[in-house]
Amino acid sequence: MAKIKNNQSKEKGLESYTKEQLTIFYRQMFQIRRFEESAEEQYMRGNIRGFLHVYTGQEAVAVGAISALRKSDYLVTHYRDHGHALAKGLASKSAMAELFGKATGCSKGMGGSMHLFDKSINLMGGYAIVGGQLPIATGLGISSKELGKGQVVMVFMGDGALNEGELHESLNMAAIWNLPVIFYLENNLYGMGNHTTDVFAVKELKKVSEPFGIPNLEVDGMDVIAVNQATQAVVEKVRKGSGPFFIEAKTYRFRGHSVADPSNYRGKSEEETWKKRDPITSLETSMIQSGLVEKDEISNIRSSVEEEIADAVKFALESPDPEDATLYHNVYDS
Ligand SMILES: Cc1ncc(C[n+]2csc(CCOP(=O)(O)OP(=O)(O)O)c2C)c(N)n1
Ligand SMILES: [Mg+2]
Repeated sequence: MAKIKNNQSKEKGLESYTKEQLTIFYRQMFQIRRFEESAEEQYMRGNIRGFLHVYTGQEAVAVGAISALRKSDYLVTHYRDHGHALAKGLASKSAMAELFGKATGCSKGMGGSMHLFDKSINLMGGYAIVGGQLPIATGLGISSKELGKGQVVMVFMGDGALNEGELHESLNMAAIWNLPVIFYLENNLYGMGNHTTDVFAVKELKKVSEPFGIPNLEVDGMDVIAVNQATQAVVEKVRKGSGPFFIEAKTYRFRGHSVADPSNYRGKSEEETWKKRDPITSLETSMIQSGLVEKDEISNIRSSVEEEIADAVKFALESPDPEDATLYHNVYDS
Protein backbone atom coordinates (compact mmCIF):
# COMPACT_ATOMS: atom_id res chain seq x y z
CA MET A 1 0.00 0.00 0.00
CA ALA A 2 1.34 3.45 -0.90
CA LYS A 3 2.29 5.82 1.91
CA ILE A 4 -0.16 8.46 3.05
CA LYS A 5 1.80 11.70 3.09
CA ASN A 6 2.44 13.26 6.49
CA ASN A 7 0.06 10.93 8.23
CA GLN A 8 1.84 7.84 9.31
CA SER A 9 -0.59 6.97 12.07
CA LYS A 10 -3.60 7.18 9.80
CA GLU A 11 -1.88 4.88 7.31
CA LYS A 12 -1.23 2.41 10.10
CA GLY A 13 -4.91 2.62 11.02
CA LEU A 14 -6.11 2.01 7.48
CA GLU A 15 -3.89 -1.02 7.07
CA SER A 16 -5.76 -3.03 9.64
CA TYR A 17 -9.01 -2.75 7.65
CA THR A 18 -10.11 -4.41 4.44
CA LYS A 19 -11.17 -2.31 1.49
CA GLU A 20 -14.69 -3.63 1.97
CA GLN A 21 -14.84 -2.42 5.60
CA LEU A 22 -13.49 1.02 4.71
CA THR A 23 -15.95 1.33 1.85
CA ILE A 24 -18.78 0.50 4.23
CA PHE A 25 -17.59 3.23 6.65
CA TYR A 26 -17.45 5.71 3.77
CA ARG A 27 -20.88 4.77 2.46
CA GLN A 28 -22.50 4.96 5.89
CA MET A 29 -21.01 8.38 6.64
CA PHE A 30 -22.05 9.73 3.26
CA GLN A 31 -25.53 8.21 3.68
CA ILE A 32 -25.94 10.08 6.99
CA ARG A 33 -24.66 13.33 5.44
CA ARG A 34 -27.06 13.17 2.50
CA PHE A 35 -29.94 12.08 4.73
CA GLU A 36 -29.40 15.16 6.89
CA GLU A 37 -29.02 17.55 3.97
CA SER A 38 -32.21 16.21 2.43
CA ALA A 39 -34.04 16.43 5.76
CA GLU A 40 -33.09 20.11 6.02
CA GLU A 41 -34.36 20.71 2.51
CA GLN A 42 -37.65 18.94 3.26
CA TYR A 43 -38.01 20.98 6.46
CA MET A 44 -37.68 24.19 4.43
CA ARG A 45 -40.38 22.90 2.08
CA GLY A 46 -42.70 22.35 5.04
CA ASN A 47 -42.77 18.56 4.72
CA ILE A 48 -41.07 18.06 8.10
CA ARG A 49 -42.36 20.05 11.05
CA GLY A 50 -41.47 20.52 14.72
CA PHE A 51 -37.83 20.32 15.74
CA LEU A 52 -35.04 19.06 13.49
CA HIS A 53 -31.51 18.58 14.82
CA VAL A 54 -29.09 17.29 12.22
CA TYR A 55 -25.93 15.28 12.84
CA THR A 56 -23.85 16.78 10.01
CA GLY A 57 -20.13 16.79 10.91
CA GLN A 58 -20.37 14.10 13.61
CA GLU A 59 -20.77 11.11 11.25
CA ALA A 60 -17.44 9.48 12.17
CA VAL A 61 -18.61 8.98 15.74
CA ALA A 62 -21.83 7.10 14.97
CA VAL A 63 -20.30 5.03 12.19
CA GLY A 64 -17.00 4.23 13.92
CA ALA A 65 -18.62 3.43 17.26
CA ILE A 66 -21.76 1.57 16.21
CA SER A 67 -19.86 -0.58 13.68
CA ALA A 68 -18.16 -2.13 16.70
CA LEU A 69 -21.53 -3.47 17.95
CA ARG A 70 -23.48 -6.58 17.08
CA LYS A 71 -27.08 -6.34 15.92
CA SER A 72 -28.19 -7.85 19.23
CA ASP A 73 -26.42 -5.12 21.27
CA TYR A 74 -28.59 -2.28 22.50
CA LEU A 75 -28.28 1.30 21.33
CA VAL A 76 -29.91 4.22 23.13
CA THR A 77 -29.44 7.83 22.16
CA HIS A 78 -30.60 11.42 22.48
CA TYR A 79 -32.61 13.63 20.18
CA ARG A 80 -29.82 14.16 17.60
CA ASP A 81 -30.46 10.56 16.64
CA HIS A 82 -30.67 10.18 12.85
CA GLY A 83 -26.99 9.26 12.40
CA HIS A 84 -27.03 6.73 15.23
CA ALA A 85 -30.22 5.11 13.93
CA LEU A 86 -28.94 4.77 10.37
CA ALA A 87 -25.60 3.40 11.58
CA LYS A 88 -27.45 0.76 13.66
CA GLY A 89 -29.20 -0.35 10.49
CA LEU A 90 -32.48 1.55 10.39
CA ALA A 91 -33.64 1.78 6.76
CA SER A 92 -33.44 5.33 5.42
CA LYS A 93 -37.04 5.06 4.11
CA SER A 94 -38.33 4.17 7.56
CA ALA A 95 -36.33 7.00 9.17
CA MET A 96 -37.33 9.63 6.61
CA ALA A 97 -41.01 8.67 6.82
CA GLU A 98 -40.79 9.08 10.60
CA LEU A 99 -39.39 12.60 10.19
CA PHE A 100 -42.37 13.35 7.93
CA GLY A 101 -44.73 11.98 10.63
CA LYS A 102 -46.05 9.30 8.27
CA ALA A 103 -47.66 5.99 9.25
CA THR A 104 -44.84 4.08 7.51
CA GLY A 105 -42.18 5.58 9.79
CA CYS A 106 -40.31 3.40 12.29
CA SER A 107 -42.39 4.83 15.16
CA LYS A 108 -45.57 4.90 13.00
CA GLY A 109 -45.26 8.67 12.64
CA MET A 110 -45.89 9.21 16.37
CA GLY A 111 -42.32 9.93 17.41
CA GLY A 112 -40.84 12.15 14.73
CA SER A 113 -37.23 13.16 14.35
CA MET A 114 -36.25 12.89 18.02
CA HIS A 115 -37.76 9.45 18.70
CA LEU A 116 -36.46 6.96 16.17
CA PHE A 117 -37.03 3.45 17.52
CA ASP A 118 -36.78 -0.05 16.07
CA LYS A 119 -36.88 -3.07 18.35
CA SER A 120 -35.97 -5.42 15.48
CA ILE A 121 -32.42 -3.99 15.51
CA ASN A 122 -32.36 -3.16 19.24
CA LEU A 123 -32.43 0.55 18.52
CA MET A 124 -34.09 1.51 21.79
CA GLY A 125 -34.84 5.07 20.92
CA GLY A 126 -33.83 8.63 20.66
CA TYR A 127 -35.03 10.70 23.66
CA ALA A 128 -35.80 14.42 23.72
CA ILE A 129 -35.21 14.96 27.44
CA VAL A 130 -31.52 15.73 27.87
CA GLY A 131 -30.07 12.85 29.94
CA GLY A 132 -33.37 10.90 29.84
CA GLN A 133 -31.79 8.14 27.79
CA LEU A 134 -29.17 7.36 30.45
CA PRO A 135 -31.28 5.55 33.09
CA ILE A 136 -32.97 3.63 30.26
CA ALA A 137 -29.56 2.40 29.11
CA THR A 138 -28.66 1.49 32.68
CA GLY A 139 -31.86 -0.55 32.93
CA LEU A 140 -31.00 -2.32 29.69
CA GLY A 141 -27.58 -2.97 31.21
CA ILE A 142 -29.22 -4.75 34.18
CA SER A 143 -31.33 -6.83 31.82
CA SER A 144 -28.34 -7.70 29.60
CA LYS A 145 -26.28 -8.77 32.60
CA GLU A 146 -29.08 -10.88 34.08
CA LEU A 147 -29.91 -12.57 30.76
CA GLY A 148 -26.23 -13.41 30.21
CA LYS A 149 -26.36 -13.47 26.42
CA GLY A 150 -23.24 -11.32 26.05
CA GLN A 151 -25.07 -8.19 24.95
CA VAL A 152 -23.61 -4.75 25.57
CA VAL A 153 -25.44 -1.41 25.75
CA MET A 154 -24.10 1.73 24.09
CA VAL A 155 -25.66 5.04 25.06
CA PHE A 156 -24.86 8.35 23.42
CA MET A 157 -25.12 11.74 25.08
CA GLY A 158 -24.16 15.30 24.24
CA ASP A 159 -22.00 17.44 26.51
CA GLY A 160 -25.24 19.11 27.66
CA ALA A 161 -26.13 15.92 29.55
CA LEU A 162 -23.07 16.07 31.78
CA ASN A 163 -24.62 18.29 34.43
CA GLU A 164 -27.82 16.23 34.61
CA GLY A 165 -28.26 14.22 37.80
CA GLU A 166 -29.43 11.24 35.77
CA LEU A 167 -25.91 10.81 34.39
CA HIS A 168 -24.37 10.62 37.85
CA GLU A 169 -27.06 8.23 39.10
CA SER A 170 -26.62 6.05 36.03
CA LEU A 171 -22.82 5.97 36.31
CA ASN A 172 -23.09 5.04 39.96
CA MET A 173 -25.55 2.18 39.38
CA ALA A 174 -23.62 0.89 36.38
CA ALA A 175 -20.46 0.86 38.50
CA ILE A 176 -21.83 -0.80 41.62
CA TRP A 177 -23.59 -3.49 39.57
CA ASN A 178 -20.74 -3.86 37.05
CA LEU A 179 -23.10 -3.40 34.10
CA PRO A 180 -22.10 -3.82 30.44
CA VAL A 181 -22.83 -0.21 29.50
CA ILE A 182 -20.67 2.04 27.32
CA PHE A 183 -21.40 5.69 28.05
CA TYR A 184 -20.49 7.61 24.88
CA LEU A 185 -20.09 11.35 25.10
CA GLU A 186 -20.13 13.37 21.89
CA ASN A 187 -18.42 16.56 22.96
CA ASN A 188 -19.23 18.95 20.13
CA LEU A 189 -18.29 21.96 22.30
CA TYR A 190 -21.82 23.35 22.58
CA GLY A 191 -25.09 22.59 24.34
CA MET A 192 -27.42 24.85 22.35
CA GLY A 193 -25.50 28.19 22.50
CA ASN A 194 -23.44 27.38 25.61
CA HIS A 195 -19.77 26.62 25.18
CA THR A 196 -18.58 23.76 27.39
CA THR A 197 -15.96 25.99 29.05
CA ASP A 198 -18.76 28.26 30.35
CA VAL A 199 -20.78 25.51 32.01
CA PHE A 200 -18.40 22.85 33.33
CA ALA A 201 -16.09 23.14 36.30
CA VAL A 202 -13.84 20.40 34.94
CA LYS A 203 -11.77 20.87 31.79
CA GLU A 204 -11.50 17.27 30.68
CA LEU A 205 -15.11 16.14 30.42
CA LYS A 206 -14.33 12.41 30.38
CA LYS A 207 -13.19 12.75 34.01
CA VAL A 208 -16.86 12.80 35.00
CA SER A 209 -16.62 9.00 35.21
CA GLU A 210 -13.66 8.92 37.60
CA PRO A 211 -15.43 9.37 40.97
CA PHE A 212 -17.34 6.19 40.10
CA GLY A 213 -14.18 4.25 39.25
CA ILE A 214 -15.30 3.91 35.63
CA PRO A 215 -12.38 3.89 33.18
CA ASN A 216 -12.45 6.38 30.34
CA LEU A 217 -10.69 7.38 27.17
CA GLU A 218 -10.79 10.21 24.68
CA VAL A 219 -10.91 9.77 20.93
CA ASP A 220 -10.73 12.01 17.86
CA GLY A 221 -14.35 12.04 16.78
CA MET A 222 -13.50 13.39 13.33
CA ASP A 223 -11.58 10.21 12.43
CA VAL A 224 -13.75 7.16 11.82
CA ILE A 225 -10.78 4.78 12.04
CA ALA A 226 -9.63 6.15 15.40
CA VAL A 227 -13.20 5.93 16.73
CA ASN A 228 -13.68 2.39 15.48
CA GLN A 229 -10.36 1.09 16.80
CA ALA A 230 -10.88 2.59 20.26
CA THR A 231 -14.50 1.44 20.45
CA GLN A 232 -13.79 -2.10 19.30
CA ALA A 233 -11.26 -2.54 22.11
CA VAL A 234 -13.74 -1.18 24.67
CA VAL A 235 -16.66 -3.30 23.40
CA GLU A 236 -14.51 -6.43 23.65
CA LYS A 237 -13.62 -5.70 27.28
CA VAL A 238 -17.15 -4.77 28.31
CA ARG A 239 -18.56 -7.87 26.63
CA LYS A 240 -16.20 -9.99 28.69
CA GLY A 241 -17.64 -8.52 31.89
CA SER A 242 -15.18 -5.73 32.78
CA GLY A 243 -18.05 -3.38 33.69
CA PRO A 244 -19.00 0.05 32.37
CA PHE A 245 -16.74 2.32 30.32
CA PHE A 246 -16.87 6.01 29.40
CA ILE A 247 -15.70 7.30 26.00
CA GLU A 248 -15.43 10.97 25.04
CA ALA A 249 -15.35 11.71 21.32
CA LYS A 250 -14.19 15.21 20.41
CA THR A 251 -16.35 16.39 17.54
CA TYR A 252 -18.22 19.35 16.05
CA ARG A 253 -21.66 19.90 14.60
CA PHE A 254 -21.32 21.72 11.29
CA ARG A 255 -24.87 23.15 11.50
CA GLY A 256 -26.74 25.03 14.21
CA HIS A 257 -28.31 23.36 17.24
CA SER A 258 -31.51 22.91 15.23
CA VAL A 259 -32.51 24.14 11.80
CA ALA A 260 -33.89 27.27 13.48
CA ASP A 261 -30.45 28.22 14.89
CA PRO A 262 -28.14 30.42 12.79
CA SER A 263 -25.40 29.74 15.43
CA ASN A 264 -24.35 33.37 15.75
CA TYR A 265 -22.67 32.56 19.07
CA ARG A 266 -19.67 30.98 17.39
CA GLY A 267 -17.29 32.50 14.89
CA LYS A 268 -17.18 31.58 11.23
CA SER A 269 -13.43 30.95 11.50
CA GLU A 270 -14.05 28.30 14.19
CA GLU A 271 -16.58 26.62 11.89
CA GLU A 272 -14.19 26.75 8.95
CA THR A 273 -11.36 25.24 11.00
CA TRP A 274 -13.49 22.24 11.94
CA LYS A 275 -14.92 21.85 8.45
CA LYS A 276 -11.37 21.36 7.17
CA ARG A 277 -11.43 18.17 9.25
CA ASP A 278 -14.61 16.85 7.58
CA PRO A 279 -14.57 13.12 8.43
CA ILE A 280 -15.95 12.09 5.04
CA THR A 281 -13.43 14.07 2.99
CA SER A 282 -10.62 12.85 5.26
CA LEU A 283 -11.46 9.19 4.77
CA GLU A 284 -11.91 9.68 1.03
CA THR A 285 -8.49 11.38 0.76
CA SER A 286 -6.78 8.67 2.79
CA MET A 287 -8.36 5.88 0.76
CA ILE A 288 -7.42 7.47 -2.56
CA GLN A 289 -3.89 8.44 -1.49
CA SER A 290 -3.22 4.97 -0.16
CA GLY A 291 -4.25 3.48 -3.50
CA LEU A 292 -7.14 1.54 -1.98
CA VAL A 293 -9.84 3.01 -4.21
CA GLU A 294 -10.10 4.91 -7.47
CA LYS A 295 -12.04 8.16 -7.75
CA ASP A 296 -14.60 6.33 -9.91
CA GLU A 297 -15.39 3.92 -7.09
CA ILE A 298 -16.05 6.86 -4.76
CA SER A 299 -18.34 8.41 -7.40
CA ASN A 300 -20.26 5.15 -7.68
CA ILE A 301 -20.80 4.97 -3.92
CA ARG A 302 -21.97 8.57 -3.89
CA SER A 303 -24.42 7.98 -6.75
CA SER A 304 -25.91 4.93 -5.05
CA VAL A 305 -26.40 6.94 -1.83
CA GLU A 306 -28.00 9.83 -3.78
CA GLU A 307 -30.42 7.35 -5.30
CA GLU A 308 -31.20 5.76 -1.94
CA ILE A 309 -31.94 9.09 -0.26
CA ALA A 310 -34.06 10.34 -3.19
CA ASP A 311 -36.07 7.10 -2.89
CA ALA A 312 -36.43 7.64 0.88
CA VAL A 313 -37.83 11.15 0.33
CA LYS A 314 -40.20 9.90 -2.38
CA PHE A 315 -41.36 7.08 -0.09
CA ALA A 316 -41.98 9.54 2.76
CA LEU A 317 -43.84 11.99 0.52
CA GLU A 318 -46.11 9.29 -0.90
CA SER A 319 -46.79 7.52 2.43
CA PRO A 320 -50.12 8.00 4.25
CA ASP A 321 -50.55 10.02 7.43
CA PRO A 322 -51.43 7.96 10.54
CA GLU A 323 -55.18 7.26 10.83
CA ASP A 324 -57.08 9.58 13.19
CA ALA A 325 -58.19 6.51 15.14
CA THR A 326 -54.56 5.90 16.21
CA LEU A 327 -54.27 9.29 17.94
CA TYR A 328 -54.47 7.86 21.46
CA HIS A 329 -52.56 4.65 20.77
CA ASN A 330 -49.45 4.10 22.91
CA VAL A 331 -50.39 6.92 25.30
CA TYR A 332 -51.53 4.61 28.08
CA ASP A 333 -50.90 0.91 28.35
CA SER A 334 -54.32 -0.74 28.30
C1 LIG B 1 -33.87 18.08 30.78
C2 LIG B 1 -33.82 19.02 29.63
N1 LIG B 1 -33.38 20.29 29.80
C3 LIG B 1 -33.32 21.14 28.74
C4 LIG B 1 -33.72 20.73 27.49
C5 LIG B 1 -33.64 21.69 26.31
N2 LIG B 1 -32.53 21.30 25.47
C6 LIG B 1 -32.74 20.62 24.34
S1 LIG B 1 -31.31 20.26 23.55
C7 LIG B 1 -30.38 21.02 24.71
C8 LIG B 1 -28.88 21.09 24.56
C9 LIG B 1 -28.19 19.78 24.68
O1 LIG B 1 -26.88 19.86 24.18
P1 LIG B 1 -25.96 18.60 24.06
O2 LIG B 1 -26.34 17.60 25.07
O3 LIG B 1 -24.56 19.09 24.08
O4 LIG B 1 -26.30 17.96 22.64
P2 LIG B 1 -26.01 18.52 21.19
O5 LIG B 1 -27.20 19.36 20.82
O6 LIG B 1 -24.78 19.30 21.22
O7 LIG B 1 -25.95 17.31 20.33
C10 LIG B 1 -31.19 21.56 25.69
C11 LIG B 1 -30.67 22.31 26.85
C12 LIG B 1 -34.20 19.41 27.36
N3 LIG B 1 -34.59 18.93 26.18
N4 LIG B 1 -34.21 18.57 28.41
MG1 LIG C 1 -23.19 19.38 22.56
